[in-house]
Amino acid sequence: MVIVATAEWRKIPTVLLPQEIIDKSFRRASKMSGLVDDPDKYHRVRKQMNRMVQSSSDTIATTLLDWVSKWPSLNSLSDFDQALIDASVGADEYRKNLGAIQWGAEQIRKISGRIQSEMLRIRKIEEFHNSRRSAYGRFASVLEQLGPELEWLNRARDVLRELPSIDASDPCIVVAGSPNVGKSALITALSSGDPEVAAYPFTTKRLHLGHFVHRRRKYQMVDTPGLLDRPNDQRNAIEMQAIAALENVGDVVLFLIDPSGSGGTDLDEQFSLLDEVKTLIRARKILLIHSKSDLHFEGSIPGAIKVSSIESFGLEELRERLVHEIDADAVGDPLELPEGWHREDNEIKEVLFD
Ligand SMILES: Nc1nc2c(ncn2[C@@H]2O[C@H](COP(=O)(O)OP(=O)(O)O)[C@@H](O)[C@H]2O)c(=O)[nH]1
Ligand SMILES: [Mg+2]
Repeated sequence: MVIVATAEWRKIPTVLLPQEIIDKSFRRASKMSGLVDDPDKYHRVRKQMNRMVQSSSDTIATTLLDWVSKWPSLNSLSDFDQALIDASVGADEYRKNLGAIQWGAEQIRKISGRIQSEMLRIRKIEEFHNSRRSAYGRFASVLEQLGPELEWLNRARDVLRELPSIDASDPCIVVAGSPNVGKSALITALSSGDPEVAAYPFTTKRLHLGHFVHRRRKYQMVDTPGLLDRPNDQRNAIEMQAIAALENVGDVVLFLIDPSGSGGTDLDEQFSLLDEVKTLIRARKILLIHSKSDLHFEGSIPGAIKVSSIESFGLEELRERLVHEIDADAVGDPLELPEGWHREDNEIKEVLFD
């Protein structure tokens, strides 16, 4: 069983580029060789050269492997994270490039081992120097070969850092509805603190990610621009995958209807989107929200909860309803904490995987 701290993997550091790794490892190796002391010149040079090869290969291989280990293996992630990674950088590329770095570390170790055993048979001082030089040349060439992979991973890291981070161990509320019906405003109004602004790979629109805490339990809320806000006919495979993943990670869907007309989508169109979302997110309860209820509207939307984010109307009732719906859902959940146990709001959640 592997334990992954889900929140942590987004903090992957930048990797050094080939030349930087080379410089760092050779610098350290020279220092190490300076520590060697032997009155006999032959033995001193032998030990120094050996130390340089050993130390530089260790530094390179450790740097590469430490870094690889900071990237999560894709199947340890939630469906939602996997879908985001696949859509933004490509899951195959992700595996392939990390695999290449790992391969590079193994090559460095092999070369080092081979050269060190060659050194055992060397009898002339000059040959120790040559042998060390040839090791350095080969290390550098392996690292240079990894240049494109290292650059790819650095670029991928920048993309992944921007992705929304939903913790699969906490409840999540998915907020859907046509553009401009007030989804982001509602998330902001319900959130304790400012919501995070993140990016979906499928759209240039920014999404909001907020949460509120009730009885020490964190309820996450996520926006769906570009996903659950427009007719189905234009969706591609990756967006469908993302919607499936959203369904997976969400406990409840809030579907906002803005009958005031201020959002620019007429009511019929909003209801036909609702029908579509119902077929896309079959397995989840959908709560209907009448948004912007401070604005004038003749009539009422049957079954909808009236809210106004601007006038803070109906927000408490909505929060209570959400907690109730999600708790009702969680009855018999084996992951539920026992009575009297508490989760800290900000602790790093750990998720167990096979
Ligand atoms: N009067 C009123 N305007 C709102 C309310 N909620 C949002 N708006 C406005 O509606 C517009 C679209 O809101 P936004 O949250 O960005 O919609 P989204 O596209 O669904 O995320 C913005 O100009 C908001 O200020 C509300 O409760 N009342
Ligand atoms: Mg929005």
